[in-house]
Amino acid sequence: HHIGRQFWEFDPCAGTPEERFQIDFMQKEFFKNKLHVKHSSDLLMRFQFASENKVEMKKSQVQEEKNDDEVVVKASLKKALRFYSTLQGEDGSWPADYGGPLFLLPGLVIGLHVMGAKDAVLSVEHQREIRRYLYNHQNVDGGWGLHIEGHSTMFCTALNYVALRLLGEKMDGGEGSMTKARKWIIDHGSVTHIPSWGKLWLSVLGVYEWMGNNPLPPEMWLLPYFVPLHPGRMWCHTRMVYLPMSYLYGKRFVGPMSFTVLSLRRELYGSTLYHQVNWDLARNQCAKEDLYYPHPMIQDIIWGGLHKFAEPILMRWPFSKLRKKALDTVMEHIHYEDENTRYICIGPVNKVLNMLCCWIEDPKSPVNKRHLSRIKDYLWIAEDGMKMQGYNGSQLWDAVFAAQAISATNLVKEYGHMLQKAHNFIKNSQIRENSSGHIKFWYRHITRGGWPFSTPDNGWPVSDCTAEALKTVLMLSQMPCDIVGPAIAPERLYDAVHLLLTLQNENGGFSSYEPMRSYPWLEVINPAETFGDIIVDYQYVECTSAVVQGLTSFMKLYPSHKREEIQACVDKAITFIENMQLPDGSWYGSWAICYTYGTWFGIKGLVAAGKTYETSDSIRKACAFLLSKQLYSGGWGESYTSCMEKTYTNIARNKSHITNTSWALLALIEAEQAKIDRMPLDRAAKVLIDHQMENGDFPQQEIIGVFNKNCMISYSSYRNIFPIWALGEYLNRVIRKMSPS
Ligand code: LAN
Repeated sequence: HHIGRQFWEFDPCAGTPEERFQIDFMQKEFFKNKLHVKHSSDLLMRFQFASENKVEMKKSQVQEEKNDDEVVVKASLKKALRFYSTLQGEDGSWPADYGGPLFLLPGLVIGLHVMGAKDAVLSVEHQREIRRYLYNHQNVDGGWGLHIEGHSTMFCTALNYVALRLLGEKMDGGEGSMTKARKWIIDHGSVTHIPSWGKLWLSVLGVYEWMGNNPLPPEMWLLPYFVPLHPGRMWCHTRMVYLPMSYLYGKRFVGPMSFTVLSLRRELYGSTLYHQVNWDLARNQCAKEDLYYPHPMIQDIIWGGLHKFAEPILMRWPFSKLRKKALDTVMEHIHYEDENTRYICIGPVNKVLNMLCCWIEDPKSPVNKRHLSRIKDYLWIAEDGMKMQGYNGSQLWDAVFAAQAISATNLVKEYGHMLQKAHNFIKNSQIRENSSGHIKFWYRHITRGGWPFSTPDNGWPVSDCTAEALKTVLMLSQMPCDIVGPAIAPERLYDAVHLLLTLQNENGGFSSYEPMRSYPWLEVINPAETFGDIIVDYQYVECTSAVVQGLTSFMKLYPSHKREEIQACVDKAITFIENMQLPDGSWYGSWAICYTYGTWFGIKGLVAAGKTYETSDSIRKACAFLLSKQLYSGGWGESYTSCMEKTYTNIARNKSHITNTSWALLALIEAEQAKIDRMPLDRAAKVLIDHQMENGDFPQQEIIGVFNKNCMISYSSYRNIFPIWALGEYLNRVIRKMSPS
């Protein structure tokens, strides 16, 4: 049984005619508004779940008996919890849309096309929904952004155009959309200007020459580990993506020729003929729209040298023997990753690449079936169509935040069943064993005791997921067992604590999955023009703060277990957090937008370690920062451009975003800002309540997650979790505590 697994299958008879009509209507509405509404709000799933669970808001719950703060907030919370409970799945997780990036579907479509498995894996309905999604997210200028809210890029325009063609769209299909897309590509320098990841996919398909790629020699994997650029020392995501990429490159693999492929060779290069393209020049070309991290000169020199001198030698006897050995090694690592993630893989990019490599190695292998069967874990349908998600979901992460949010309302008695289910899910999601074999050989850190971001099948523990889960199960262990279910066994907590302690870096900070294994200066060899900070696993305020919170909660309940070690770890981590604070009092957030998110974590970490508004200059400065960004309307609304440009920017002059507003409110409550001045908190809470919808849900606003500085990603449950959490704390820590009773 696959805990937390979420996938879609088409059932033509599902629902009543009225419900089908309703869904049709939502889809049409989305299409009509597509130029204005860039985000999908997951209405489809929400509608289906809510109607299956038959929520009927009782009149009395909505009625405001007295116009008194406490009553208003309580009524809003009850409605919010009631609605959110209808979205909870059987296993205790809350299935949700984790889409946003627009470079993922094309990889899948190209991979399946090459393998000849497209129609076997994607039903007619899947393919129709994918096309609908792609058209829905095409920008007015004909191109596609790196993510649903982004400006058009060559990377996503060319790849999505190709994907649509492979899905059967004609050159002039989509009522002119395809022609417009092609025009965008040609006007911006043609696909010779696609970033390196795009070049790789196009080469695999056979519409771009391998000669026009910079080298990705698989021999890198044969280097001794002490070499700083050994792939085993890189950030696990980068390592896992470049692993299969180096296999495809090392083999110069090209898929079968077909009429569409030959036609694409003509469509993608404007007036230049395919055999006339200057491939050597193309190696380093990149459209300015895509260029977030331009190659430093040293990179061009390295790639140039490898391309001109090393590659021709490595491809020829006797060095071809070395290449073969390198390819075999790479393949072993691919199989290891597949087996240890039940063929889900660490992310959407290496999932498809690994699948393709396995098929190339042996098209008859039983492994192929296992891979194909786990594609659907990545696909999600919403009113904007079917998308490929950035992970196989955000199940564990959402569940631990949701549990903390729900219990913060202190309405646990009423909503205990939700907590009990979530508790079960969290307990069932812990990774119980290390991955197989001699883990060092496979460059894996220990996993036992950790929690993943999504599901235990994925099996890669993350520092902050482990810490937040630890904190949550500790919290639940203090609640009555008949309400939230039995507490987790202490041995399992010890495992989690042990894992966390092994994850700390020299200078106190925590990275995402593994301690940093190499040096930040290696970023100069980051070849992915569209992503920043990918080479090593940097240290993050979010991860560090979460670990501090997890460990300090643990220490309170288990004061004698590894006390000194934990205390030393926390002290070092706090120093790191203080050092990371920026002069204006904020912290840069790397995994959601942006300074509001980072500052929430900064404050939470410091407070968990015992600092207060009175004793900590850091906390006072952080509060002042947040207050300085409060909008006239009372909320906060940070734009995704903050992440890319590294300066705080608002979405619009006075537009609140409920998730940003919730983080700021939570941070200020945590810092006990209310003791100084309650007014900003009251105004923020009012913004949240005013945004709530009739049925208790909150509106989906601008995209709120991010990775690698430049790509945004949706967290569709945040709009429920964080307003609930913030209003819950506001109710119990501001209104009830501060009002004269
Ligand atoms: C995620 C999702 C979760 C996220 C948090 C747990 C929120 C964070 O605190 C630590 C980092 C982590 C685990 C994270 C890292 C980068 C991921 C895996 C993603 C944003 C989801 C998708 C992204 C992945 C790298 C996408 C594939 C693209 C590449 C550039 C390889």
